[in-house]
Amino acid sequence: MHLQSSTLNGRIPSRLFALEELPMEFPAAERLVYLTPSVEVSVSEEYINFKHLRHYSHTMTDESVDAIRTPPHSTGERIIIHCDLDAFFAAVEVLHHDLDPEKPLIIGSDPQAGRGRGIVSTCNYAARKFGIHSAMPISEAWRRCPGHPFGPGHYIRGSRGLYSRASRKVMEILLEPAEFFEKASIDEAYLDVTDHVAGDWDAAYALCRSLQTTIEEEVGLTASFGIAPTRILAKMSSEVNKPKGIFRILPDEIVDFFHHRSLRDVPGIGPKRATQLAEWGLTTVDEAYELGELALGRMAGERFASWLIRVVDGATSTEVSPLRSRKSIGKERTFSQDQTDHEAVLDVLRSLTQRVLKRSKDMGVSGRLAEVKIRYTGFETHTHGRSIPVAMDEPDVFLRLAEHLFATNVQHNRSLRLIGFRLGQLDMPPTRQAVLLLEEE
Ligand code: DCP
Ligand code: MG
Repeated sequence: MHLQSSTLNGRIPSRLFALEELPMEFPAAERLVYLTPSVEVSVSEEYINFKHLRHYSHTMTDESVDAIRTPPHSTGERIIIHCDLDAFFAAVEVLHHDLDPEKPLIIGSDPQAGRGRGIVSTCNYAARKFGIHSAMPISEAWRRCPGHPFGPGHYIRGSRGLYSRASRKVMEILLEPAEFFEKASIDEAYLDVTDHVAGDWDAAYALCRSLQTTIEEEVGLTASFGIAPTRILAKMSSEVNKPKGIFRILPDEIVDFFHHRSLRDVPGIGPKRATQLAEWGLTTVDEAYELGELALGRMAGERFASWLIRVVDGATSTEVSPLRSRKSIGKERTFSQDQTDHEAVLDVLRSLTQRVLKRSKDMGVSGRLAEVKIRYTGFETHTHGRSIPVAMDEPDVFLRLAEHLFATNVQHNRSLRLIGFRLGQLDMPPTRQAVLLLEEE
């Protein structure tokens, strides 16, 4: 193992470890620097402080340290864009099978002529006119709009591969102007474009128009955009003029935006909470806001009150980072027959761990938490985890952790149904965020 102290930037570690001698447990206050040819990670009080800012650089050059010292989101107003594709799965199917977009199309499980037990994934806007929506029982959708030969409904089971490919094409277009980019689901993304448009809200609007056109021309799908000073406001905006809409909330328009707006429209307020609020006579956001934090808190709880007030004040998160949407990378295997040979299971665990670490390396992500999942015959499931003090992407480190976790926790004489490995507490340098895109669904 090649250790080089010239990369320490003047920080003198109290100990140096090579990979082979990396201890299982680190003393809490240990200062150390750990170097491999490809990864240089320094752990010091200073570094751990940086980590709390969720910024991290593989090579801590002076430049990157400076970048870390000035977190991009700490000062000034941001311009956040939320993009959400319209009737995504349905639109892809229309494109792929060259269907008539005016005919109702429902994507979901097999309706079995109304006897199917699954649910609707999504449907096109023609089908929405029948009152059909995502997550509705497929039997109910059939009742509202039966399929051939009983009615005009066209039912498709859907193919994930098709959606992933379309999604990737769209994300590549969206990524381009974003300083910070986050794919939030298969059909939505957040972009922080503040610097790209030099803080100009009109330029942000024009940018959305141009992205919308590019997506339509190059992929054949329509998208809706929201532009606002926070994530949640951007997400709400993208809903306003759907489909193929753009809506913008300027910082001084937030209060107006919430005037008469239903509490149910705020992401994070579910049907249960909304019903509860309605029982107190609160149906719109402005009604709740006007109560003030104290009075609202007495009714609905302090945490909720403080959050809702911050939403309207435009004081909630502006952070756009792929790590918000992806919390871990994991792989698991269910055995076709329950396994009694624990050595054989350990081999599978090693291979899963290696695949997870290869994946994390491809994505430019490192992790701090190793977790092994063990499911015994009969479905009893345990997860055993351990964190290391600094995010890494070294397979050897995690192989050792995985083996250790398995060996010390597996219950002997029991047969196993599933084994899995998960890399958690992910971290990545901001400059590598784009790489996440290349990762498939
Ligand atoms: N999806 C799903 N099951 C759900 C919700 C959604 O399988 N309960 C899938 C199908 C959708 C895709 O995710 O096409 C995106 O979800 P959206 O909520 O964005 O819904 P759509 O894109 O279909 O419609 P909209 O135009 O309202 O965004
Ligand atoms: Mg959508």
